[in-house]
Amino acid sequence: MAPLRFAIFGTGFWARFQLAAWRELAGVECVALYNRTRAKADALAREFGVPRVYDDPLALLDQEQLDFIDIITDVDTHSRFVQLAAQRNIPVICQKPMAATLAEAERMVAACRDAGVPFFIHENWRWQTPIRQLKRVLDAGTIGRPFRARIDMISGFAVFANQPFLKELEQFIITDMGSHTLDLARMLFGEATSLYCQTQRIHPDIKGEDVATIMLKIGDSTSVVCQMAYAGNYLERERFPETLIFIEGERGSIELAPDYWMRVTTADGTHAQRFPPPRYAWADPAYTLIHASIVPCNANLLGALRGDAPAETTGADNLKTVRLVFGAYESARTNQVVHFD
Ligand code: 89Y
Repeated sequence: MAPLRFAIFGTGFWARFQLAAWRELAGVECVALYNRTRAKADALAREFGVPRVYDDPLALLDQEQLDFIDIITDVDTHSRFVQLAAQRNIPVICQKPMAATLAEAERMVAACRDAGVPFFIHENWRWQTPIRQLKRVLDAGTIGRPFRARIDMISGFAVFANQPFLKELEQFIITDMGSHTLDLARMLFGEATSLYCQTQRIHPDIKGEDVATIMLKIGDSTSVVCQMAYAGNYLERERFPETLIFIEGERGSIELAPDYWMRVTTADGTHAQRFPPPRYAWADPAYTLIHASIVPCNANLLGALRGDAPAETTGADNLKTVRLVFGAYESARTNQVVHFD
């Protein structure tokens, strides 16, 4: 089968890892890069042997024969590029967070649906090695019905050094990290019926919130608390980018503990096993866990692009995560519980 030909839009910090992760998979070929600042795209193209570079997205779309586009630009441009893909009938993958507002995300999903264009979100957190193992145990029913969980991403890692734009976001940690933790909550436990959220800003030199506490009610009776912070360097153990999870079920508990340990406790005792991610030479050691998760995330999306199996993170599915993200901001602003249909 001929490889699927794709273009990457946006060649900032994240793109080189996404491109390297695509190269781990057979049957796919990056044929062009677009970036507003051409020199950055030129450098990445040279490093990875990508044949063509553009600083005009329309010129790229006019000249390239593409099977899909992978958008890795800042969130402000996601909508424009997804709409362009829909108009040109090109399947499209867009980096999380999908959009800067809920209305914009709804329009993106509608445009692709109306045009019959496959639309996926690159949401990689759920593909992290220890998290997939935790899901496996949860789904096997070992701990019975889960009734409460904690999903924590609390870190003093210098996220602003590699991604300075995060400092400028009026809505920071819930869009950046809540997109991931709320997606995990949905993947593990199902859809939320309500949420309540409080936020804080601890860094004096950033625009948005760097602390968020979100309590979700899932279905009728499962409580899930997502705690997030990039508030400073005050932790005894820095575990970026590990998500620490604790789930209580009617017959046991599962803990995702530091250093990739999973502990499953039932009446029979505790079973502990370590699930580190695979190590890729191209991954930044500070981001090993996330960078490794890009490979299975891309593989899942590629399977859908080829028509082999449905993708987990379609635009329509991710819209439910986006609703939680902006529901959390509304709850924090009004200090009220937000209900979902
Ligand atoms: O942008 C974020 C992401 O998606 O993963 C970690 C990160 O780089 C900083 O929070």
